[in-house]
Amino acid sequence: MQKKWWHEKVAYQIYPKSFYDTNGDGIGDLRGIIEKLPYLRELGIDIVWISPCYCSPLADEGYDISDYYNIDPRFGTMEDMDELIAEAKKYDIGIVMDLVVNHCSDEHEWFRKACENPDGKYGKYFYIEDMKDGKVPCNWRSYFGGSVWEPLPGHPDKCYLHLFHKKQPDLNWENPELREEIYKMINWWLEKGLTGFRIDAIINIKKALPFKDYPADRADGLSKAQNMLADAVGVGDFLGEMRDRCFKVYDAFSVGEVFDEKPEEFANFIGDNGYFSSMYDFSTNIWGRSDKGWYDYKPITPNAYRDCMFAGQKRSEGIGFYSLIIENHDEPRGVSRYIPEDDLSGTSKKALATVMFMLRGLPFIYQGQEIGMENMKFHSIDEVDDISTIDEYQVALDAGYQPDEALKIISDHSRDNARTPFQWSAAPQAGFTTGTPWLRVNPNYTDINLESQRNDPDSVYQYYRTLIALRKNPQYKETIVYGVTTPLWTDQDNLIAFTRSTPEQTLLVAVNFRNEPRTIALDAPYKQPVLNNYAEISGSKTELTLQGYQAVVLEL
Ligand code: TEU
Ligand code: CA
Repeated sequence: MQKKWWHEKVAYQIYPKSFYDTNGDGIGDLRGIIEKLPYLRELGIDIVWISPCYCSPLADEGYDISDYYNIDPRFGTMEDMDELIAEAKKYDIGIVMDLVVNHCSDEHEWFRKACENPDGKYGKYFYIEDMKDGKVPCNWRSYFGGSVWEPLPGHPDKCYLHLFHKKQPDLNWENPELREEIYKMINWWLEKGLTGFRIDAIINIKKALPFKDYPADRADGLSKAQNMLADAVGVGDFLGEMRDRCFKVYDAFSVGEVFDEKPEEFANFIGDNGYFSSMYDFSTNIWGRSDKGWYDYKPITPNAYRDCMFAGQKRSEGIGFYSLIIENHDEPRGVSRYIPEDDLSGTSKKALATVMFMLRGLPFIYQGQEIGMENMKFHSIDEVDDISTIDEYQVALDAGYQPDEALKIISDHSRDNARTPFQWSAAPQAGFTTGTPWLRVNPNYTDINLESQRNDPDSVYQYYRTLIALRKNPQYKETIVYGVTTPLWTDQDNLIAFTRSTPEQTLLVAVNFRNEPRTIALDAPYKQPVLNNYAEISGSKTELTLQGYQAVVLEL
C-alpha cells in the first residue's frame, strides 16, 4: 500500500449553517469560518470539509444545488470563498468542499430548461419518463419517503426521478454530456486551490435499468432504493472516469460517502488506484437499522460497536485507509448514540474519542464533537427542520405510535441533533449569533461550551487536542498512522482493546466501556503510559485495574 500525504492528517467537518454567524442573521457563514481558522489550528486540524455552501433553495440544507459555480448569499460570496481557501493555506489547512452530483436542485437552470423542453439537450440531463396509463415507471421509494417519481412541472404526462427529495432531481450519469459538465465543474473548483472533495451519496449515480418494480417492503407498496442498487452494475466506470479526469490530475484528496458498495469491489474504491482517496466506514452508524424506519432501529451495544470497528480495520488492512467518524451532519451525536445516557460524562466521551483516534484510518471530527456536544431533546415536531426527520416522524405515526413516542424516536435519530448551532460560549445563543439562530441552540450550552473547556485542562476539548497531538508526535506517529490493528480480549463484554504495532513499536489501547472497574492482565510489564483519561492507572504494570470508562494507551 502506497503512503499518501494525507494519511497522517486530522480532518474536521463544518456544517456552515450552524458553525459561526458573523452578521447576525442567525445563519453561519464563510466569514465565520475564516474567523475561526485560528481555532481550528489550535485544535490541530489539517483538512476542513465544508458541507455545501453553493447556491441552493436549502430544501435539503444545501444538498440541493441550484448553481455549482456560486456561493449562496446566505453563506457569503465567491470572494469570501477565495479568501477562505487562501487564509486556510496560511494555517496549513486544506479546504475540502462537498460534491453533490447524484442530483441537483429543481431550481437549477438545467432542470428548468428540461421542463421547458423535455426532449431537448437538458431533458437528457435527467431521468424523465412517460407515464403509462397514469402510472409511474417503477415502485422505488425515495430516501426521504414516497415514490421516487414526481410529475414533471408543465407536463402531466411525464415524470422525473428523484432518489432523494422531489426538489432533488437525479442527474443522468449515463449521458456523457452531463458527465462532461460535472468534470468541468470539479476541475474549475480544483483550479481554485481546493484540496479536494467529499463526495455525496455517490453510489446512487448508477441505476439498475430499465426501470422495474421490486417486491414491496412496506405497506406503501414501495421498495427501498437499496434493493435496486444491489442490481446496479458498473458504477466503477463512472467513478474511474471521474478520478482520471479530475482528482488524479490535481492530486486531489477525495473521500466518498459510500453506502451499499459491493464487498468484492472494496479495493476498487480505496485501494492504491482507488476511485477515491478514502471513504467513510459507516458500519457502526448503520448497525441496527431496519427497513421499517427509525422507529424499528435497535440501539447499538458496545460489543456491536467494537465488532463493527474491528471488521472495518480488517477490511481495509493492506488495501487503503478508511475515514473514521463517530457522527456527521446526518447522524445523531456520537456520544448520545454510543454511550448510555446515564453514563454520559467527560470521562466516557474521552473514552469514545480514544477508540476513534487510536484505530487505523483518517479521523474526521464533526463540529462540536470536540467539546462533547450531545443530542437535542425535541419537544415538538415544529422544532425540527430536517426533511428526513419530518418523514420519519410520519412513518412512526403511521406505524401506530403516539405523538410523544414518535418525538422520542426522532429525538434519538434526528439529523437535526447534529445541526444545532456550535456552542462557543455561555453567552446568549451559545455565542453562535447575535440574532435568532435558524435552528434552536441546545439548551445545555451553559454547561457544554468551548470557552469553559478551553480553560479547563481536564476538558473533553483539551483531551481531543491531546489525541490530535499524539497522532502527530514523531515518537508514536508511525504506529498510530500505519500500525497493524490486532483486537484483544474480544471474549469480554464492554471492553474495547487492541494493539497497534509496527516492527519497532507496540501500543496497547484498552477502553473499559462500562461504569464498573475491571482488571486486565498483561504478559509483561508495559514500558510507559502514553495516554490516560484518568489521573492515574491503578494496579501493577502487569495487572491493571481500569475504572469505569477508563481509556489508556500504553507502550508495551
Ligand atoms: O446522504 C446520503 C444518505 O444516504 C443519507 O441521506 C441518509 O440516508 C440519511 O441521512 C438518513 O437519514 C447525503 C448527505 O450527507 C445528506 O445530508 C443529504 O441529505 C443526501 O446525501 C442527499 O444529498
Ligand atoms: Ca450569517
